[in-house]
Amino acid sequence: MAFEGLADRLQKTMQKIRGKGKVTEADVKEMMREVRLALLYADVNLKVVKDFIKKVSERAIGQEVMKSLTPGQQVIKVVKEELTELMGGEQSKIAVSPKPPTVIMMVGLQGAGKTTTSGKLANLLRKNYNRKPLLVAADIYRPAAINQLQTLGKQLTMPVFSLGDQVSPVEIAAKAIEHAKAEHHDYVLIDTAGRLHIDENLMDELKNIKEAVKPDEIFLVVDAMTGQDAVNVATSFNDQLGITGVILTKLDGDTRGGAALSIRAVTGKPIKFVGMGEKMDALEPFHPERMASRILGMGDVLSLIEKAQANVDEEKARELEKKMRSASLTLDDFLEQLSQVRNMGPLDDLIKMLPGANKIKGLNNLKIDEKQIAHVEAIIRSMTKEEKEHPEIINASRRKRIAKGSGRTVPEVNRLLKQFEEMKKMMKQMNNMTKKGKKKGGFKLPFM
Ligand SMILES: Nc1nc2c(ncn2[C@@H]2O[C@H](COP(=O)(O)OP(=O)(O)OP(=O)(O)O)[C@@H](O)[C@H]2O)c(=O)[nH]1
Ligand SMILES: [Mg+2]
Repeated sequence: MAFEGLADRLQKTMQKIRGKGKVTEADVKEMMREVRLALLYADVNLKVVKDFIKKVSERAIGQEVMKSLTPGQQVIKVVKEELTELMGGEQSKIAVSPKPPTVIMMVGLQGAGKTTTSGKLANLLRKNYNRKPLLVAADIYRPAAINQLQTLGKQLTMPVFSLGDQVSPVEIAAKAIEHAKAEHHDYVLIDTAGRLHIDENLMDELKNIKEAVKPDEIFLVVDAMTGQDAVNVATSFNDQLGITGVILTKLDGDTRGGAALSIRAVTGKPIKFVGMGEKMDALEPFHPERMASRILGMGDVLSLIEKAQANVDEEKARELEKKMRSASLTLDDFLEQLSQVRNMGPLDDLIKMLPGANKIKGLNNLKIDEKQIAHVEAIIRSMTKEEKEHPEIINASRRKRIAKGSGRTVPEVNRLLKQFEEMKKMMKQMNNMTKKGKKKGGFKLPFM
C-alpha cells in the first residue's frame, strides 16, 4: 500500500498537536522535524523536503495559525494544503483535442507498465468518458510485445492497430492515425518500446514519432517502486522529449510513495493517473487533495480507538478493534457497542472522528440522542440471531415483522440497516488504509 510508512509517521506526529489550544514555535519546530523525517523515510527528494518544510513552517508560525482558536488543527490544515500543492494542487485532466482523434504517446523504460497502462487507459476512456479509443502496437523490438497488446485488446474487446514488426514505429503511428480518422476513433493510444536505460536510440525514435504525429499528450509511465529513480527518469524524459504528464504505476506495491510526492515538484509535470494493480480496471485519475487527505486523514481512526480503549473494558475494546479492522461487525456487536459507547461521551463527537464521516450521507444525518439509541436497540433486539449476523437476508416481510416487534416503523428499520451497511463499508475502507502491508492492493482511491 502506498504511503504506508509516511501515513503512519505523519499521523503520529499530527496526533500530538491536534487538540492543542496553544501551539508554541517550539511545538511547530518539533513537529516539522518529525514531518521532515517522515518525508525522507518515504523517499521524497531532499530538496523537495526542504522546500516543503520551509513553506509549512513559515505558515504555521505565522499569524493565521497562532492566533486562531484551534492552532493544532490549523497546523494540520497547513500541512494538508501544502501536501496538496506539492502534488500539483488541482487535478490535472487528460487532454481532449478539438480536432479528434486526441493522440497519446505512452513512453517509458522497460517494464514500467506502458503496455498494461495503455490497455487500462483505453478501458477507462471508454468506460468513464464514453470514448472510442484505438490502441496502437508500436513496439516492434521486444518479441511478443505486439502480441501482448493484442491479447489485452481481445480481453477488453478494444481494437488494436498493428502493422507487424517489419514496419517502422513512425510509420505505424502515422498510419494508425489515418486509420483512426477513417474509423472515427476519438483517442489514439500509441504503445511504444521501452529500453533498459535511457539511450539515444530510444530518444531519437520517440522524437521521430512525436514529430510525425504531434501528440496531444506524451505520458511518461514510471514505476513508483523505483522511488527516486522514477523522479530521475521523469526529469530526463522531460528534458529530452518533453512530456505532458506522468502515469505512476505499481502504487499498490510501493509502501513509501516518495515518487508521487516528488515528481511534480521536480519536473513541473503533473501526475495524471496512478496504476493500482495489474487488472485492467486498476487505473485511477490522480487527485492531489484526496491523496493528501488520505495520507493525513487516518489519525482519527487511531484516536477513536484510543478513546474506546480508555473508556471501554480493555478486552472488549481489543475485540471491537479487531472486528472494525476486519469489517466483520455484526448487528449484535453494534448493539454491544452502542451500550459501551454511551459511556464514552457525546456521540456526535465520536462520529466526527471517523474518517470521511462527513462525506457519508447516512452518517451525517445520524444525529443520535439517547431516545434514538433506545429505538435502535429495540429494533436490533427484535431481530433473530441469523438476521443480526447476516442482515442481507432481511427482506421486506422481515422488515415489517421487526418494525412491529420493536414498536418502530419500517422506514426506521430501513434507515438503521442502511446506516449499518454504510458503516461497514467505511470500516472496510479504514481497514484497507491502515492494514500493515499484509496484503497488497488494498489501497483504493475514490474514483473521480
Ligand atoms: N502491481 C502492479 N503491476 C503493474 C501495474 N502496472 C503494470 N504492472 C505490471 O508490470 C509488468 C510490466 O508491464 P508492461 O505493461 O508489460 O510494461 P511495459 O512498460 O510495456 O514493458 P516493455 O514493453 O517491456 O517496455 C506487468 O507484469 C504488469 O502486469 C500496476 O499498477 N500495479
Ligand atoms: Mg510494453
